[in-house]
Amino acid sequence: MKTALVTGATAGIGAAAVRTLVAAGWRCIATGRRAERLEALVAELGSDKVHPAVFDVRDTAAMEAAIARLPEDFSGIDLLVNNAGLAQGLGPAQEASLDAWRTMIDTNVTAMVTITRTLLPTLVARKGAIIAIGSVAGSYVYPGANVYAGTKAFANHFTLALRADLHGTGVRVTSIEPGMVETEFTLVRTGSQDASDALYSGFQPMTAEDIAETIRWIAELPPHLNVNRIELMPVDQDFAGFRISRTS
Ligand code: NDP
Ligand code: 8X3
Repeated sequence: MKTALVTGATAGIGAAAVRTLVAAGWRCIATGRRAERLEALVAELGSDKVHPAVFDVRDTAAMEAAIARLPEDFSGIDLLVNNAGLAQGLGPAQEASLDAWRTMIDTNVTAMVTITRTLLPTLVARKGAIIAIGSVAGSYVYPGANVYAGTKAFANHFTLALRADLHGTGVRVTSIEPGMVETEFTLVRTGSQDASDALYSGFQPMTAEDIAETIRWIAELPPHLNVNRIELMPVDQDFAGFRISRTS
């Protein structure tokens, strides 16, 4: 039985990834700050299948301690799913909160590279895999995406760079770059359930399960096959267009 560590498993894509991987026969280490949600996953899926690891990904010491005290059955990690992340705010850069910018960089960039570096020796030893959740926002910017888009461009590119460095190790590396997925993402970004409901209404956004199934599919490909990057969108989402201002 293979073991995955999924960051950000208390909600959205990460929680769906744990459910999908466990249904496919994996063990999962489910991480996040909200302990009660991780305990609910354990109750739902079984303590032999899910190990809860409660920590803030930005807290390196807490992350390292959680990994150091993994039960033996969960200690051989074959797959790292770099998923934990967030956006904060949708306003223009000139009005944005510097604290929000730093939170996004600390979470989506610094924490992601830190846990990756921590787990690389294990992943190399086990010829494992890394799947990172980047975003279309890292390739196509839109107004208000500013630092979020920057962090996701980093995620997309760092993941491809890992693939280059891991050449010859047998470790597989994939950047999954989704467009709109209905999760708690917009609630976290805006602080408003109404804003979240409005954004996802009137069309069919992707679901967390759509992305989880993509993660499972990639993770279970034969060992000689690597999906480098994959971009997914709802049919009704499109690339940002160029704009002309006639007021400046
Ligand atoms: P959710 O808000 O539903 O889930 C985010 C997860 O990240 C939660 O489990 C949360 O756990 C975890 N997380 C956030 N900050 C921290 C932290 N400091 N420490 C530990 N865990 C943290 O959003 P999604 O499922 O949509 O987002 C998952 C990933 O997918 C993100 O990286 C996001 O950028 C990316 N993405 C999302 C898209 C979308 O449209 N939804 C599209 C493209 C990419 P907790 O709060 O309990 O700590
Ligand atoms: C979030 C995807 O399309 O909402 O990463 O910017 S989108």
